[in-house]
Amino acid sequence: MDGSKDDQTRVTGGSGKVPGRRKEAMKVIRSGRRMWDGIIPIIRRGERFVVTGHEHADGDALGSQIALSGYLRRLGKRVRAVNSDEPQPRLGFLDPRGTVEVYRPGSGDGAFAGCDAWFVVDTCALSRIGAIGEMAGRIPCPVIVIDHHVFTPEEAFADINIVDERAVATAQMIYRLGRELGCRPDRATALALYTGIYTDSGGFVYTKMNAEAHRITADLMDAGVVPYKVFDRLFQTHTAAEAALFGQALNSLRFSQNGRVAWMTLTARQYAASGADPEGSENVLLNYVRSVRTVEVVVLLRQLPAGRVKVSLRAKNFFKVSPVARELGGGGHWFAAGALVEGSLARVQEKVKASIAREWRRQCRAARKGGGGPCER
Ligand SMILES: [Mn+2]
Repeated sequence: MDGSKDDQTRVTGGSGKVPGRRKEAMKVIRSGRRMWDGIIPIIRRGERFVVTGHEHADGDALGSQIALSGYLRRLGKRVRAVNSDEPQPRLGFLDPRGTVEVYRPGSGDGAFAGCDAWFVVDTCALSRIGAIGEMAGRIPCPVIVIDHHVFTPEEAFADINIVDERAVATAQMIYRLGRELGCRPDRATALALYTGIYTDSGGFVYTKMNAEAHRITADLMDAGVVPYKVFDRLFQTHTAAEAALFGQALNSLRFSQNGRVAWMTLTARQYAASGADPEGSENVLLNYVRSVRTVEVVVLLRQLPAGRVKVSLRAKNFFKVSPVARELGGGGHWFAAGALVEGSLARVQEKVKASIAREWRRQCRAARKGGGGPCER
């Protein structure tokens, strides 16, 4: 990706979504060697920074947040890492000293007092960062997003959006930024970056995995990362109750479209009874069912207590699920996306079914021009 010729700086209309925020042009900087040029002077000049990851931070959001904070501290900056919610316990090993703070709504400027820039990592969408998003309309300093998700201008809120949709993880981008800043990752930073790349690439195998990410991984191992230990911390952690929950989810498994779409549902009661960690257990289920040979798309519908349903979507390598997630009010990557939808399990399932059917027809029409793929099966 280095040295690619497609550096582009696109300036769209300013964000209209943040009351009180000045509506100058919003910058969107795409992948390329010069992509950091705009923010390095802000980092060099500034003294105080806030770094935030998206709500329910996953390995990449938390890893990127901790790594960027680590690089900035090494440059002598004062950094506050603040999220809208507590990190998941299973990712606690990334932050053994508990440096990530939880934002308290209405608590005044707090961590933002005198800050020179606010970095938001692993999402470009205001709706994904939770309560801390209210600060976007209050602080005078620039908001800088670093993200690898499909960029959605209508949800963007930052002054500068650095976006590389081909990066397998935001952590891959943070590593590049660190290199541009002349920093070698220390062991803690390396662990955070490795965890981001490892989790977002599904263990180095998803479609967006790339050679640069492997080269970075090798460097992170030189910096002290021991892969089997990370694997143990992340994935060899399930409880017997979670294993029982997997059984219930697999019991609900149904197929549609000649086995190409797989469906699982879990009720709020089943989840509560299992004490499962939603993030970790959902991935296990989605990945397992996606491994079924005929399956192109997996949908997991998990009922939440407040009359809402969490819709998680995974695809293999043909059908893009992010348009479905967007239609449902969510977002994500081409092959991994999700949304929170109001309604009963049955009602939401109908909605998702209709949306997938529409998208399937639309994407197959486009694919047929290029030769078919799973559309023809
Ligand atoms: Mn990510």
